[in-house]
Amino acid sequence: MKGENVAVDYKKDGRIAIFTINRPEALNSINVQAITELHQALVDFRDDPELWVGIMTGAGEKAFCAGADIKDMLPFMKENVQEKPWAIPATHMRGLELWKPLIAAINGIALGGGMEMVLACDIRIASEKARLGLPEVNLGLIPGWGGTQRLPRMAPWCKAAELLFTGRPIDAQEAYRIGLVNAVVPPDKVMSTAREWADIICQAGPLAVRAAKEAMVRGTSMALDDGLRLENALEAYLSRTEDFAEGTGAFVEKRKPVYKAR
Ligand code: CO8
Repeated sequence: MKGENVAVDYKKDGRIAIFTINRPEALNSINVQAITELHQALVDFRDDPELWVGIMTGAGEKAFCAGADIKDMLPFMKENVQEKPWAIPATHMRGLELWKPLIAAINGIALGGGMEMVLACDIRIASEKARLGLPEVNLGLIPGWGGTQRLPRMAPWCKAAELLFTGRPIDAQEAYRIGLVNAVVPPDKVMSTAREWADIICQAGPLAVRAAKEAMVRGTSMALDDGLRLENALEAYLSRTEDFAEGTGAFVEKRKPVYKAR
């Protein structure tokens, strides 16, 4: 994760973790090394109490991520997907529970696994030049990192079907129009805008943010009654935290809260 030949460059800056897919020569496609390093970085992010928000982006100006590496990752997937699916390292896309928020800084094309990475992030800032798509059907495959499940839960049915069945990408404005990204900004503003969002989220109670994400993610696959019970259980947990006492105390005392994620 650190050093010269990293496929995923992982940096910490205060409360923010920055994951940069670092294979610009292959349009930041995800090979086995990259998915392994992404897994390791995400586990570190999950477990480091100093880190509150993550930003994912791609190296270079052209691509956020062009999906799974067709020459390296897809043969590995073929070898393992049936008998040893666990051999494919778990990430936020599948298999790794992560309640800290993730922001996608979509600096360029996001195709296949790259779009799935975006869909598994919570806040999404897109470059005007970004294009998003799920071209897997053109390879005789379907998305395997959550695309078939997350997209229809996030986009209108017909747009999800369009992306999944035709494999044709959409541009950033279209992604904004159908609610897949929060903002579209000039290329040189993608990272700074993502940082602004991260800084705003870091002002909020971190345990509350995580609980909100957990309620959102888990609740999406629950019946409403069960979701309301989950919400109540998370509210009960938060009501006993130091952060809740600090947040409400700071309001009454007319000062800024100092949260400790406790
Ligand atoms: N895999 C491997 N190499 C890639 C990939 C990729 N996905 N995308 C681009 N590259 C490489 C090219 O091979 C090329 O390398 P080289 O110079 O050595 O030939 C270099 O990046 C530059 O690419 P292009 O020359 O093709 O650049 P263009 O500007 O002409 O085209 C495109 C850009 C349109 C993005 C084109 O590169 C393309 O179509 N790429 C493939 C996109 C794709 O199909 N992605 C989906 C892959 S499958 C997937 O993501 C499944 C995810 C689920 C896996 C589940 C595992 C459990």
